[in-house]
Amino acid sequence: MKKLFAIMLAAMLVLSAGSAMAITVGFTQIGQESDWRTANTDDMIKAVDAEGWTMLYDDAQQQQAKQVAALRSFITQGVDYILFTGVVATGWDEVLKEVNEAEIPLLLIDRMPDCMDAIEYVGAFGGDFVEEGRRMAYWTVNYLESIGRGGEEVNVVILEGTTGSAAAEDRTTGINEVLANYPNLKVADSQTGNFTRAEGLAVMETWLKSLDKIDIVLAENDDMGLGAIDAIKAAGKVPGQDIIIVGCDAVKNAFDSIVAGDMTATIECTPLYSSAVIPLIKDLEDGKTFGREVIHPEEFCYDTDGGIVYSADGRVSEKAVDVIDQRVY
Ligand code: GYE
Repeated sequence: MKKLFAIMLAAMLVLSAGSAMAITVGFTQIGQESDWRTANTDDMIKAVDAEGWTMLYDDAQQQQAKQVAALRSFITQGVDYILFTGVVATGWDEVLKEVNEAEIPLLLIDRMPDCMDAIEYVGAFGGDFVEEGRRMAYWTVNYLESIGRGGEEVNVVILEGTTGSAAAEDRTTGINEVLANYPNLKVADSQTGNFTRAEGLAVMETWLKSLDKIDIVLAENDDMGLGAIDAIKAAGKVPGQDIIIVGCDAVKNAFDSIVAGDMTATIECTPLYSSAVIPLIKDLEDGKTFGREVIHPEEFCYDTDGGIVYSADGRVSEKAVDVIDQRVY
């Protein structure tokens, strides 16, 4: 009897381990445009792997059509969960309804689709991009004040992310919303650099030739800010002194640049969602259900000297050099 019980127990353990092993997650990723994106991909793949689950990963190379095809192939293959972030905000209604009809739990991360109120999903984790844009502008206004340039007429250029993406559109909205209250900060131009270092460099190069005066670059991600810094140096100007560069994401390369005195600040947007996604999948496996709110992680701002207020509710920046060693991506 004891032996039989032991055999049954062992069989149950194998079965339960077996069912955990059997989870397959389909992840349609946007591409590989930035350090943020690489960190986001690595984090998710490693975490799914660490659980012993299977990840079906698809890199859409910035093409919506590729993402749609990946989603349909996940449905055909009958994956257990789908992780979704959209390269652009619009045009997902049909395919995400197909996911719903196939009854595959949908987890939204990063860039939310504009049809999210009309579809079913089991969780949503992403940055508050409008607030990140506001913070870029608030930080800039308060930094200028701190260096005695508060009332000065300054020219700002905005390096926007991918046109039509939630991250770019919302950050631009946030930046402009705050700058509207400070007429001395004039937006001289606003162009897309598609979230890449190469395009950030190219756009900045053109501006340095075409605009008379540039005081501040607001780059909607760090990669474009770093590209702008390359262009500024190539033009014989000193980043951080002649031109202030504010990035967004807070990737390791931005910390290095701040510590080197090139970039002046970066507003954080975390790429690490696995610590929210994995427990959610486990809870769903245990039969729990979830609400529909978007969960925004807590995010900070890092700069040269710290002490600059970067939000309407009085949050204060930290010194990049103090935290650089903790940054893994
Ligand atoms: O800021 C940028 C990336 O969607 C939040 O996409 C993400 C953005 C991130 O390429 O670096």
